[in-house]
This record gives sequence, C-alpha cells and structure tokens, in this order.
Amino acid sequence: MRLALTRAVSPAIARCELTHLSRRPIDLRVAERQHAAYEALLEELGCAVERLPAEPDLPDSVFVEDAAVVLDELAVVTRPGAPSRRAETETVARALAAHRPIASLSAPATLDGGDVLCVGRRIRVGLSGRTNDAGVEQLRALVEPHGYQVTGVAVRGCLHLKSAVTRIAPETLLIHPGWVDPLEFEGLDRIEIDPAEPHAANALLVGETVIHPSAFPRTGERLASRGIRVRTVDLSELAKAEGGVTCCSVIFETSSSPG
Ligand code: CIR
Repeated sequence: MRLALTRAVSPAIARCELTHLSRRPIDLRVAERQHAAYEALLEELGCAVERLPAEPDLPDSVFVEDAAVVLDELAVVTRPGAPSRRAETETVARALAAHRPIASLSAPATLDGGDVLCVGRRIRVGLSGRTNDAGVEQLRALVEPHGYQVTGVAVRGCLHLKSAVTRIAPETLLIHPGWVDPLEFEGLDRIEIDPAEPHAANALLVGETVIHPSAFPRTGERLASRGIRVRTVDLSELAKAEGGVTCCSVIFETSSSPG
C-alpha cells in the first residue's frame, strides 16, 4: 500500500515563514479547499491518505515534507532549520512510528525534508538556508549503513533543493538550472523548466504520474511533450506561503494500514 501522510492547513498559516516572497493575505478557506483537492488527487492516484489534524499554533505545519525523510528501512525525523517549525516533528514522528523504525537528527544539525532528493540509493541534500553541514553528516551516518550515498549540494536563490529540482520519472529530473548546478546530476535525464516559470521545478511523482501546479502551464506542456503523464493542481494559496506540491505530503510504501 502507498501511504501519503498529510496535515490539515493550520488556521495560523498567515504567520508562516517567508524567505523569498513578500507577505500576502492567504485565504484559509481557499487554501483548505485546494489542499483537499490535492489530497483527493493523491487518493485517485492510489495513495491512502493519512491526514494529521491541524496544528493551530504551528503556521507551516501543513508542509509535512520538511519534518521527515522516509526510506524503505527507516524514517529520519528532521530538525527543521526554522526554529518556529521544530515542534512540527513530534506528531509526524508519532504517525511514522507505525510504519518505520524512527531515527532523529539533533542539534547542531538542521535539515528540512524539502532539501532531500532521493534517486535510488543516491541522496542529494541541499545546503540551503535551512539545512547545514551537520544535518547532512547526521543523515549520512544514519543511512549509509543501509547502502545509501549522501552528497551535499549547493543551492542558490530558492528555499530548498526541491524548489530547484525534483524527480519526475525513475531516472529523470525537472530542474531549474539557475538554482542548482545540473552537473550535480550527471547520468540522469534532465528536463529544464520554462524560464518564464522559475518556481515550476517542484513536481511530485506518484507512481507514473507527475502532480504539477496549474500555475506553470508552459513547463507542464514541456513535460507532456516528453511523454510524462501530468495532473495539475491549483495550490495558489499555499504558494503564497512558499509551499509547493512536494511539501504537502510524505509518501511511502507500507504494509500496515494508517492509524
Ligand atoms: C517555510 O518557509 O518553511 C514554509 N513557509 C514553506 C515550506 C515549504 N516546504 C517545502 O518546500 N518543502
């Protein structure tokens, strides 16, 4: 069974962290409706959705991706780079404990799941404003014994590594070459975003389908013209909080049912 862990939008989302965008009003009702449509699409694509309850005091908690890195062998609970987000991990860890052995990062490490890109046994970790060298080292120490190779990758101009590059097929990436060096991904096929859509590299691969924001039709057409099956979602309200399609779920295979 493929499980997607999500969390309801916090009523405090207006107080979210912002790094690159200026604050704009977020319509909570619209954000909730868009988030529900995203979850419905995950279900349509075969995921069992386990939705955690909203956290009224954790503005960014809908972005569950940042709280954990789930591999087949274990789940690594992160220590998010933004102090306001550290308390998000407790409930995510509790939910994941039903499905994986849990390991946790500790100070001085900081690491956001949005910085972690896994392709097979290669894990690239963005050295962003949120993830530091100690975060990369602690992750490496936890996962190397399971056969993973962990490499730190410089990112510039964006929040996370997965703002700049995501996996859209087993060996194919969607990439913004201005935010991360494509040479870091030699040996993998790469499709570049349309230059008019700098935020379009964040795509979510579910099975053989790519979930992509409807805000970036030019890049969506590029993907479709390369034979990629694309389904679009409108996450415009969460985009005002610098969230994208990968951030709103943690997806993994499991044999146990949710709850
Ligand atoms: C933050 O700055 O932490 C949130 N406002 C947005 C986090 C988005 N997460 C992600 O891209 N993985």
